[in-house]
Amino acid sequence: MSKNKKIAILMGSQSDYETMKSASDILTDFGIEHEVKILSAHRTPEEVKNYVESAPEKGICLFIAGAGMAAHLAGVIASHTTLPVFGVPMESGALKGFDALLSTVQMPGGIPVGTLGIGSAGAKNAALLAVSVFSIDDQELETKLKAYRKKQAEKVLSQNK
Ligand code: RP5
Repeated sequence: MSKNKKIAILMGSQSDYETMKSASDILTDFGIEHEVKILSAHRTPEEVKNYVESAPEKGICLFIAGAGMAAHLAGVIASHTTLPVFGVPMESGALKGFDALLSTVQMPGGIPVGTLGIGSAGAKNAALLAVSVFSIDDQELETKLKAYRKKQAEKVLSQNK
């Protein structure tokens, strides 16, 4: 079922790319089609709106947004769509992501953003959560996700040898 479903990964700046690549790598591993875009809530507000509004035509049905500092990208995306939005606070700026975490997580009631952890663990988990959502009606994907968890557990256990 997820075969026709796509995900959009957006980030506020080129400087977020290395971190957000973790999300893209996970989606690639699970065979989920996705687009990666650099667009900023503050520097390119019109383009964010246009991109989000036209995304469903391309089969996009979930957004992952990474931004640092004031980090309004995920919230702005959520204001233009009813599709699910996962926000990843970037570990950038003087406050190293604590600012972005608060900005991303503190949405006013009515416009939800599912907020993940700061930095690459958050980016990775945003993608894994998206895989989990898509696996609700995709057994093949669910099997892959279970295999991923099993491999992960085996890796931890092997460290005891
Ligand atoms: C945010 O400000 C971006 O998401 C980035 O994390 C941070 C710094 O951006 P640059 O000044 O590196 O472009 O908008």
